[in-house]
Amino acid sequence: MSTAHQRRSGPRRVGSRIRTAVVTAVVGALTAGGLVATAGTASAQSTLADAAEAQGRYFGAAVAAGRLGESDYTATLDREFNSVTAENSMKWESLQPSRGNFDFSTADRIAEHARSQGMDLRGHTLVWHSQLPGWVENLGTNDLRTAMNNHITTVMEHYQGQVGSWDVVNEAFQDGGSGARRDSVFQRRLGNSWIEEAFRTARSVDPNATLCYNDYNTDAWNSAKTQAVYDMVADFVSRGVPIDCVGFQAHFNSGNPVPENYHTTLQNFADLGVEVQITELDIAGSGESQAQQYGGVTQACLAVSACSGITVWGVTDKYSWRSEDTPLLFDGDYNAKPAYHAVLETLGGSGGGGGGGGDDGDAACTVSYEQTQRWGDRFNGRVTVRAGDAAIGSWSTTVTVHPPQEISATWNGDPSWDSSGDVMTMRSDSGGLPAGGQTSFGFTVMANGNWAAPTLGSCTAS
Ligand code: G2I
Repeated sequence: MSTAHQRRSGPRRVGSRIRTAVVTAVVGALTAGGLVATAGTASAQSTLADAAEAQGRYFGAAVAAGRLGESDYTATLDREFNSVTAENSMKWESLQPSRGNFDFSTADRIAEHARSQGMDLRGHTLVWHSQLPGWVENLGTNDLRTAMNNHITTVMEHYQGQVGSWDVVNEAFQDGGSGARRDSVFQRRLGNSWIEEAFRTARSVDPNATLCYNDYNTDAWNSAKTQAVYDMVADFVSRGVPIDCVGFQAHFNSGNPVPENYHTTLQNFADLGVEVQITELDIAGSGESQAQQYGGVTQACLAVSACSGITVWGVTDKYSWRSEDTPLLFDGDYNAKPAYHAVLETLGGSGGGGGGGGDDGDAACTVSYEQTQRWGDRFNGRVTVRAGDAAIGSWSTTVTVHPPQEISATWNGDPSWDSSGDVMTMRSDSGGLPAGGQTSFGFTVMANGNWAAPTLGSCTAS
């Protein structure tokens, strides 16, 4: 582990365990197509937070203060995550909308929620060209320098002892092949030295905070932007500019998929002696392909000892900044998606997903899978559905097969398929179950050469 990494001694609940993290070999044994659901294993962790913590990592979510009053939102957040980032409320325009007038009220609601739940708090973000109030754009050089340092100082002092990691500077490099600095008001007025000045100020205010540079499209090792950020961090480290961490936003979609060499990128930065964090993860898509990419990102973090944790950029698809891409781990009804299970299982957990949202009250059920028969070209699977301590009126769960597998027959349930054809949702076709009762449904999978067991979603009861 790096020198910088060991030197940090912040107050973080999870962070203190990161430094003794041991990456278990079992992670390397998981192949993208071979994630197997083993619901209800007694010893495994069944939430993202617990499973990540067992790996010496945190697992966080971006949070919008306005959603904290929604019970399903808060229940999912509190159950699954042990770190919180304010999605918008700690940005400059929110905290200092006019010069010298700080308003911490909204951000404090998020901080207070995190504190009440014993969660880490990530600070996002001190200096960024976007969501910057208009008054900053109009300042001259000296005034801007004073305003930047004053903003960093006032905000960090306010959250001293609460925020473990700060995104001190966000998105200071251009997109595309130039590798140049972004043309921001900070760059124009203060020149190249503004980034290191921000870090030096931050260190002087809170010597215990982990100070991060945070950016997007820095995932592929060979891209010009990745190289430019790497060169800056290498330069900072060699000159003793106080930087502790690099944040990889990790916003992925079909045009910007998880690169093959993602792990190499994280490792190369870690080798500079900084912590790496995946700070804003979301991946457009659905079903098995989204799940595989989420599993791959999780695996990459686990394979790099200085990768201290992962934050997903929201709790539920319905409130994502790009909800049409359904990029998160929970759908709009707070049901755990295949991507959730891929992350949980890659972290060494199983089961999980809670009981879904909606008006389920105490209704709950669990599912487990077994293969019952196998032939030269196909196998039969059986899923057993069990009710919890209360009777349930109906149940549903998902079965995700791994391409080129195909489900050719089903029995004892009411199936429907997603557009990819890989995710089958099976619903009860003959009513519910008494408390503690069980039933099962079955299906035939044409293997087409792939004998991996299907991945089970969580069981939803009503
Ligand atoms: O764009 C995605 C993220 C890229 N990295 C930095 C992050 O800070 C950024 O987050 C997004 C938020 O998720 C959005 O919620 O930043 C956007 C602004 O650049 C946020 O969008 C803003 C809308 O633009 C505003 O109109 C809206 O009032 O969200 C505000 C609050 O809902």
